[in-house]
This record gives sequence, structure tokens and C-alpha cells, in this order.
Amino acid sequence: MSFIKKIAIVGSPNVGKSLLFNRLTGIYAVVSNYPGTTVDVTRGKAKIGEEEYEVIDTPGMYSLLPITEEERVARKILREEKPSVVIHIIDAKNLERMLPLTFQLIEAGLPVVLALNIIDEAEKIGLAIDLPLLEKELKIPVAGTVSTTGRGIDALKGRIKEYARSR
Ligand SMILES: Nc1nc2c(ncn2[C@@H]2O[C@H](COP(=O)(O)OP(=O)(O)OP(=O)(O)O)[C@@H](O)[C@H]2O)c(=O)[nH]1
Ligand SMILES: [Mg+2]
Repeated sequence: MSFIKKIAIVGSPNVGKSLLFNRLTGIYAVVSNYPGTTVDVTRGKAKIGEEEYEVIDTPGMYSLLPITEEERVARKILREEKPSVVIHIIDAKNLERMLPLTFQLIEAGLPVVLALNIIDEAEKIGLAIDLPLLEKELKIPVAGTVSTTGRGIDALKGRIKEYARSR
């Protein structure tokens, strides 16, 4: 039994979840099979503000209605481990395709913070995303990130810190 607060990183396959996990946590990550499954889940620790968190890199999911074993595990983590913060990380190039899961997570009452990742490639193809507007519309914290370089990670941590303090 542990009382450490948790942060779950969720999102579709291949959007940068693991790189974000590495950016938030240090070098001590633990990989294990989720009980009763063949799905690997990686856990590490992060200090954000004054708070120490366990960070969970969840398996890729497209929807809260699970089809694959990975999605079932991701949902189970959200339901059973009750994270204090759920970082939904999405590919900024595919906003429309990815926001439906953001809505599902918000509707499920989860404490969602949105990380608009791969913002570097979005900019390259001329996409300019109005983060403050998105934040206002969604009514959740939003940060633009580039997991490969670390750009925006401090801002994301700042949003998490404020959010955690406000709850
Ligand atoms: N240009 C760019 N590439 C990124 C960024 N974040 C992730 N990538 C690339 O996207 C790919 C996937 O990154 P991962 O961190 O493995 O993504 P993931 O969500 O953990 O993937 P799965 O675990 O397979 O679902 C890698 O090739 C990364 O280099 C980013 O911010 N910018
Ligand atoms: Mg991964």
C-alpha cells in the first residue's frame, strides 16, 4: 500500500508517451507485466513542485471503450489506480482525430492535463495552434511540447503544479 500520488500518461500509440515519461522521470524506471496480462507497464518517479509522484507510462489507447488488451490495461490503470493527474498526450498534427479521447477522459471525470506534443512538426507544416483558446474551450490545462528535445516540458510541469495545487 502506498500513498504516493500518481500521474498517468495516456494517449494513442506512437504519440511520444514514452519519451515524455523519460523527460518527467529520471533514470530509475521499473517495467513490469500488468497483473494477469502480457502488457508491459513502466513506472518511475518525478518531483513536480514540492510533490513527489509515481509516473505511469500506460499502453496506447484510442478510446476508453477498450478493444485491445493494451486498452483494457490503460483503462484499468485509470479506474483502479486513481491518478491525481492524467496527462493526455496527443499528436498536434492530428488534433481533430485525437481530441475525442480528450473529451472521453474529461467526461469520465478524470483530472486531465493536455500535452500537445510534436508541436515542432505541426509548425513545420504551417499549423498554428492557439493554446490559450484551446485551454479556454476545453477548460483544462494545455501545454505544447516536443518530447524529443524537451521543449515545453517545464511549462507542462508548471501547468501540472498549478493544477495539483488548485484541487
Ligand atoms: N518530431 C517529434 N517527434 C517526436 C516527438 N515526440 C515523439 N516523437 C517521435 O515519435 C515516435 C514515438 O515516440 P514514443 O515516445 O516511443 O511514443 P509512444 O507513444 O511511447 O509509442 P508507443 O509506446 O509505441 O505507443 C518516436 O520516433 C519519437 O522520436 C516530438 O515532440 N517531435
Ligand atoms: Mg511507448
